[in-house]
Amino acid sequence: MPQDAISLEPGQGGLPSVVVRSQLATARIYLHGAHVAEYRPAGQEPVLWTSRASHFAPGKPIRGGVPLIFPWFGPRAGRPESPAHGFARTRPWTLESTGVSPDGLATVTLSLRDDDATRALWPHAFALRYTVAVGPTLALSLTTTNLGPTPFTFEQALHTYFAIPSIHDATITGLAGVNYIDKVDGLRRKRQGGEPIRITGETDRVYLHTTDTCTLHTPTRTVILEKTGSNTTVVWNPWIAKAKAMPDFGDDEWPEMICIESANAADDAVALPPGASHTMTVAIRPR
Ligand code: TA6
Repeated sequence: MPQDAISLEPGQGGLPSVVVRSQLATARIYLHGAHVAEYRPAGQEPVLWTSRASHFAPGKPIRGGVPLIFPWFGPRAGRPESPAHGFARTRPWTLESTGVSPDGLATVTLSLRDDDATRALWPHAFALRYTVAVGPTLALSLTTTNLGPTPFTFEQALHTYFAIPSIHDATITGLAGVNYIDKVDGLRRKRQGGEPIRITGETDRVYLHTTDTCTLHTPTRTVILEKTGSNTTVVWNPWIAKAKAMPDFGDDEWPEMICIESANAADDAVALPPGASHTMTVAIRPR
């Protein structure tokens, strides 16, 4: 595949983006938040969902694709003024490199370092390095390094929004028997039964201590999520009322998406000693 299969192009809102167009797949990654917004394997429908109402502007998260969550998940405990899901998804990332392997796999590597703005929110020196490999599988790898003199604890997620024909005939397997925090039932801790997960209302579950591979089943496609370095999986659909309450989410869009997020959150937050690194990966394999 020629190198020009990877190009820098303005995307929505004029935001700079890296576009991959190969015989294997197409993808678009915004430097804003290192946000993978589009991924479509050759001959298939788009794998990722993005809201038609999404912002594409500095300082605002993109609604859909794969938001990169760091260094806290959800609202920040005790700090309601802090941005939900941390600051990494709204910072401008640096494009480190792009490359194409002989078998046509395109890779894009981006990085983020602490600066005055991040340290004002979270007083730690860190480096994030994020590699996106685009082919028949979308392979994401996020490495966090503690550059400071003291340990820090962080949460993270690759908060993936999947495009589906309908929430009413989608199921998720791979989480049977796993304990979860139910965020739509007073944060009660529950245990997932053995049957495939069906979404029949607002669903917001943080599955803990699970390294398992998950599979999204729809009538038109199966998507396998195989992860490493991640002990949490989050499943989310806003349903009707929550969709209406989000200005960057169309009122009628909730049936066409489901989030299955590879993460380290809540009890699974990661403690990182000075100088140490931690890597989380997820391979998203549509079949
Ligand atoms: O991962 C699920 C969740 O934590 C939900 O609680 C919901 O808030 C969702 O993330 C989206 O969060 P955002 O800040 O992107 O609107």
